[in-house]
Amino acid sequence: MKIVDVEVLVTCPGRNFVTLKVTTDEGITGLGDATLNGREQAVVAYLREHVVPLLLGTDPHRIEDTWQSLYRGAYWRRGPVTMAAIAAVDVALWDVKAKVAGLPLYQLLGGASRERVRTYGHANGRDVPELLDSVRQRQAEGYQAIRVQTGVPGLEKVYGVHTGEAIAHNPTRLDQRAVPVVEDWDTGAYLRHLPTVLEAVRHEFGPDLPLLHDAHHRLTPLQAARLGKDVERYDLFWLEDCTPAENQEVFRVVRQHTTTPLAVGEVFNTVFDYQTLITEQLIDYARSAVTHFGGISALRKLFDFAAQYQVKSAVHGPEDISPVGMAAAIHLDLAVHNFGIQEYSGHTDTTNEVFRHAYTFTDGHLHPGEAPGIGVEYDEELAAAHPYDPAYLPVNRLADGTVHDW
Ligand code: CS2
Ligand code: MG
Repeated sequence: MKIVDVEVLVTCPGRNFVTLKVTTDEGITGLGDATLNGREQAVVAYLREHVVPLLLGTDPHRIEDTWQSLYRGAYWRRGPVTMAAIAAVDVALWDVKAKVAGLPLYQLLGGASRERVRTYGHANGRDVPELLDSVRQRQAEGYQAIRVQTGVPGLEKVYGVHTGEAIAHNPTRLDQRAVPVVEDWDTGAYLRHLPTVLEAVRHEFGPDLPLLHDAHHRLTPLQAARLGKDVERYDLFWLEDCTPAENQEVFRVVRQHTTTPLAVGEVFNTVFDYQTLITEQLIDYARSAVTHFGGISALRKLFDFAAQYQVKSAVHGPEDISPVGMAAAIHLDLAVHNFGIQEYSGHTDTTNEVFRHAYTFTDGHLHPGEAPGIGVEYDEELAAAHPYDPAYLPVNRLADGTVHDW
């Protein structure tokens, strides 16, 4: 079997998605997600200019060899753009291989280790009453674990708090150029406010509902240690991205002070980003997505490594992971033993029309379905009706104007 065509498809059914489509000489196609939110065109160019020419004529069954060739052959290794491009190729080749076998992908990954995949959803509110209503909405939708994000008194625009607009990070326009929204931040106000919010949520919903919170890289290690300790009485399922983790050793400070479980890794793209965090058991959940981490082949290796240190999977699954990336994740979630939980924000109806998928969401759990491959079909005609719309992730600034982690 040979690859005879490779297309890089961009669509924006409410937010931008980049999809790789591989076609073989036997007419079998495979899809991969190459979406890097806010930097989509960088991956499009990497794929079109430096990957597609290398794939034509190769055997799609040689997934590991293709992965290693794209990783080692580039000479310049790692990084979000490179690993998103490799991820898209990897998933597309697994899609082809599973279709040829006539099996859903999870069957090629060792088969099911569970009946279905537990998820968590996002609840948010500008204030506590709005947040409590949002938690109720997620519960009504079936979620049995819920991430809670809240406004902070005195701050106008805060991460994770939507005021009802589309779930995509909508672009703002400055003389026809898309520019990032500027959000504002005050760590002290946040540290004082969050425990009161969790107190209210626990008071309303009781001690058993698994609650998660994303600090989104904004704290120093000591501030993260303090927050972890302050919220121990609320028994979080996890505190996510409590401090930037480029310097992995800083998590030793956090770990020394708190037993609040820690999750990190959605911005990581290779196992080396985790090495100290996992071998020293400084974290409890590894958050990378198939799309950002070099695909199924690389992520399953990460989770096998993590399993030796009792670290569980918790694949990143916001709306900017396309249904292709989500489908691939759910197949892996079903198969790995050290599964923790899957983030699932869902997508707009239009997105689900462009990406018709076999996976289902019921009672807060996902299942990949039994369709051969990853179980996603891409409607190219409908996709073309939603052209790329430049959009950036927000930028975060402190009161004095200093740029802060978003
Ligand atoms: C967040 C993401 O879901 C999460 O845990 O950190 O929504 C993140 O902000 C986006 O994926 C950025 O594109
Ligand atoms: Mg996050």
